[in-house]
Amino acid sequence: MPKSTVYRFSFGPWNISEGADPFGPDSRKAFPHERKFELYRDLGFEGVQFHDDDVAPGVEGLSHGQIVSKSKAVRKMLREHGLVPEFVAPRLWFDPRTIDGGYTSNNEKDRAYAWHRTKVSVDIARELGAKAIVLWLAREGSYIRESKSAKLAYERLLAVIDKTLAYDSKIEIWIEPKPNEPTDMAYVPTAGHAVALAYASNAPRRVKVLIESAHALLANLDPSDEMAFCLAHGKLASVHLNDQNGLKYDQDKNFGAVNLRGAFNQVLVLEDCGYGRKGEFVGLDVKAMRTQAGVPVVGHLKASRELFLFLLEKVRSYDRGRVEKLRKARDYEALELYTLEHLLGRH
Ligand code: XUL
Ligand code: MN
Repeated sequence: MPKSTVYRFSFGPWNISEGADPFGPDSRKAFPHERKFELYRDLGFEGVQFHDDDVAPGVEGLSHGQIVSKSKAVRKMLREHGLVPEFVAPRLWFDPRTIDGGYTSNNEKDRAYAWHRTKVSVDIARELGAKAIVLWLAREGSYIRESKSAKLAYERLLAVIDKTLAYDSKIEIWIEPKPNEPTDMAYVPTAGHAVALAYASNAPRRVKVLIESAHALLANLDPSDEMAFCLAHGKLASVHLNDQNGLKYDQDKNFGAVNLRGAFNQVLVLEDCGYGRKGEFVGLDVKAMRTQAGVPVVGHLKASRELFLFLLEKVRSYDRGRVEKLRKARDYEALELYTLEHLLGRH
């Protein structure tokens, strides 16, 4: 019997936030960015996810040399805290030049800017010792269908993936699909789109996927199936576990907070497919409620990690003999009842 997976958890500094939403300003005092890293280990987290400007604030105005030295300092700080950098994501949605997307903008200067930011992210990842950049394609989409050629947009996305693979011979690109928000309709809305881009690229083995539960739910898909699809292709590089109440704005609720059974199925697929055995992290992209007082707020991270571990116990004590028998008999009514009773602690 192989030894069981010891899961490693990660999150990004943006997950300790001040409570602002599109309708109101911060509701909590800011907790200094640099001090967030002191909290990770005590919370049970080891991996840190970064945006490029989390590592090098004001990255816009910095020279290459300044970016490298800032990255080196962060690498040292991580080592001192016993932390591992998981990935670096170019923040391609804040700057005016990304107002209509970067890679897929109709404007050549915007596209050049997005490519510059991508190279900077690869440089930072290299200096930090992170093996991947994450492309959450925030504004690569449209507000009206007529504004862009979708075919050209997909060609441009593939071209930039190939350029990135050529820019650094080791870097991996992990695509984080999302179907909408902030755009009305986003390109690369699902795992299937991301995996297709991976296979079409010049180095398919270095292009993988990060599945976020809420993003899959926004596409009206089952997150555990999206994960399974990537796993079947050897392409699940990371996950952003969280939850989502219906087809609304991206809520980033605590893992399992809306649909416990859905969360159970995500842990089940990860555990059964050996996710985490090659060092992959269980990322938690969860947002503290605006109403939560105190600085820093971390209860949501703690709760989501604990829920994962609790569901892992449920997965490991799920009676597979019984499941197999019920599958064979095609008695899915009984299988459903067993699963629900197991989750409720009756077995
Ligand atoms: C946006 C989202 C981001 C990415 C990283 O919906 O999930 O936090 O995970 O840029
Ligand atoms: Mn995410």
